Amino acid sequence: MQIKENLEKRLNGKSLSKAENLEIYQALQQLTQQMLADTPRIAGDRKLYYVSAEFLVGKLLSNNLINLGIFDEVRSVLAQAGKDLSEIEELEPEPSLGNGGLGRLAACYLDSAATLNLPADGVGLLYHFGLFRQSFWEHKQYEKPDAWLTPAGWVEKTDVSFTVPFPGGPVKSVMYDLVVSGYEAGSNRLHLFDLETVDESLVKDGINFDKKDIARNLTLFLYPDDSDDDGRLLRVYQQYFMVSNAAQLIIKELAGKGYALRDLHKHAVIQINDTHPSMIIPELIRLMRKDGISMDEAISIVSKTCAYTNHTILAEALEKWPMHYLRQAVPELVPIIEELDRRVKAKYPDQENLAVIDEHNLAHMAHMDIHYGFSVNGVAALHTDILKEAELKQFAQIYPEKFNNKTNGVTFRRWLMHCNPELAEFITEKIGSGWKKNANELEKLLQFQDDSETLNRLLEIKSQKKAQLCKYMENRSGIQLEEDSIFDIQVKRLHEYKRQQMNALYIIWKYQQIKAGHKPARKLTLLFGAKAAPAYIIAKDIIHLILCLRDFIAQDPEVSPWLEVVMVENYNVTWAEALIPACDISEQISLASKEASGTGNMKFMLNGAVTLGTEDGANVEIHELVGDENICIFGKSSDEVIHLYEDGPDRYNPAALYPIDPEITQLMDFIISPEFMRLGDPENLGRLYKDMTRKDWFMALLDVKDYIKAKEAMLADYENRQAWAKKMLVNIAKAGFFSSDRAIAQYNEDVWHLR
Ligand code: 26V
Repeated sequence: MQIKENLEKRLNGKSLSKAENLEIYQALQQLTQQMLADTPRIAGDRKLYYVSAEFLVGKLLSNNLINLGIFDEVRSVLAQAGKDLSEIEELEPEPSLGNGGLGRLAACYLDSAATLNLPADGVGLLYHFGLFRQSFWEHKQYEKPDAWLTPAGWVEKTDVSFTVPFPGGPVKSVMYDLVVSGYEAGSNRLHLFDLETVDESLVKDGINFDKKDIARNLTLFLYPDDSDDDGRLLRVYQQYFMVSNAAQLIIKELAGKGYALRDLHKHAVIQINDTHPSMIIPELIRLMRKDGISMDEAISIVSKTCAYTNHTILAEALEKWPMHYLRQAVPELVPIIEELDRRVKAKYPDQENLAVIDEHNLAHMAHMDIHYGFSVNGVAALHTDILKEAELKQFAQIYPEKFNNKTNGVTFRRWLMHCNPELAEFITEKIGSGWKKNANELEKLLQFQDDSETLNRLLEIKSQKKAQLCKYMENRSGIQLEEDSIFDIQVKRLHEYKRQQMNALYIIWKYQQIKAGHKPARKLTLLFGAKAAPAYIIAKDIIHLILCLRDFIAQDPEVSPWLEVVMVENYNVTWAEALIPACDISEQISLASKEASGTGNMKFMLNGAVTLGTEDGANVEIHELVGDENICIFGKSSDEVIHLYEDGPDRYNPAALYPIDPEITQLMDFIISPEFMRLGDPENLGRLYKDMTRKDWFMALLDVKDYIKAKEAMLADYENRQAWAKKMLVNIAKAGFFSSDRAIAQYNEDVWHLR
């Protein structure tokens, strides 16, 4: 049946032109769900289970339409009936199953694995209220539950259920499935486990709930507040619930295929996405022991099944659980973890920093993964080098064969074809459609780098995407952006190491410049999007600073025609899809050595933004690919930064820059100036000022002057429109390496060996 007829049948005969957008959305969703159910399930004798606390999948309608190959047809059928697919899509709630890069990466990887027809399912949790919904009030962040789950959505209940043993009594799970379609390929599944006895009414007063009521709270939120013991214990319960379900599912599927448990490693591979799922190692051993397999053999099998990806080198994000938590939450795993630790200590009696359980009785999840997994990877070349040479050096020495790099990637279906169909069509017009299956073909664009017609079209498309963002922004937030201004965008989780505060210092500098009569050639619009973890005080202070700057500048008639600050509320995948294609300058300004990879940087480049960045994470590889001409690099190198963290006379001390350096003093003093404090909250601004001038742990003051210089140089470059367009073109042409199809092919070749 034709799509139009099929939809109208689902509308009970109502014509598309007469139907409401919501009715059309529902009909389209059902049609798509039906077609997904009909796509062949990717099968194989060796399957990947990607276990992750986060899957930031984004809205699913367009993505599925693209992957089913009917996106263009649906869009034109709707257009003929006077309906706009993007308006219809507005009605779809975005699943709130992730926080940032790690979760979005997991979603891109599922998309690519299915596209490459690899048998690979995701396993995670179904959080009813996700991370949280962010709003701003009086220049501050507030959090509310994000009730994204609707009864008729993409998530389908299955009849699979497991019992998870907890000390307070067993709880039961229910498995929900999301179909993961590949691009013109078969489909895999994302299995999301829920707690049968979950109780949404537990949530009161914002995002607060009884953290002790495990049997009712486990799947309410992603990353519930862990600033107290109960919160941290809850994290352990939650992680165990996830991995016990995952382990039981894997074993059930193995048995379903008729294989013995001792052959697990031949038919399954488990990718542990950061340390949140690490307890799957002792859990699998526990289940094997129950099945009569010896400890030696269980350890050996599990060690051949599990592989670990590290996504961060920040010490505070490397999970270490006090043994007394584990005794309380997962007592049955404790003797196994102790045995794993004993074996390490027996084998390496004289070596430091290898223990699973350290002298403070902390269990190091990453250490367990490295000893008892067969692969350890970082997520960009620099990151893997730092792991091998510094953070995890002691492990790289004893297990050199386990360490490998897998530079991150992003799916071009969502991050180009869906969010920027205008650019995707233009690329196809120039070089054919081969790039959709083989992203390296984007390099063919290089032949047009001096062709002014091509360059002008790129500029036109950028203007079109900026105009679309303006419209979207006005509809959603009532903010009117100036289309002809330069769009400089920093969107990512809020964290000191990502240095949104350094961008804020640039804004102060620019404000002061304009006040001093130095008017720029063109208006600059700085856009931010970021959620701060609810208990992360300095992160919230930085949001406060940005929101106060926004209003302070808007209220100044001398400055506001030249400078504008915008911070979008509740930044999420949907916002990213609107912002990224409209970006001119991509802010990737983390302190060198701290951003494991970044993936936003890749999405921006693919959409023709030019990166302003430090030599950090995947920026290093972007720099290598596009060359000095087509990126703007500034700041201290990772080697210099690592050196500055070492104890000794060279150790970084912000007080040596402030109050001595007059330029820095002028920026910092602005934050606590009476006129600015009148707008903001002295407590927040005072605390941030103190922190930045006394601690500045992520060295914003160290790089800020170089940053300002680099940004100013970029703004000047922007005025040569043809030269800028050439930079855009080279960035797009060189983005092929950052396709998640490439990343997944490498994982499969080096680590998974799926068949
Ligand atoms: C850590 C924590 C610590 C406490 C509160 C909540 C929370 C949530 C998540 C994490 C782990 C964050 C790990 C993460 O997202 N890493 C990012 O992974 C991306 C994909 O590899 C990478 O591009 C980013 O550079 C890296 O920061």
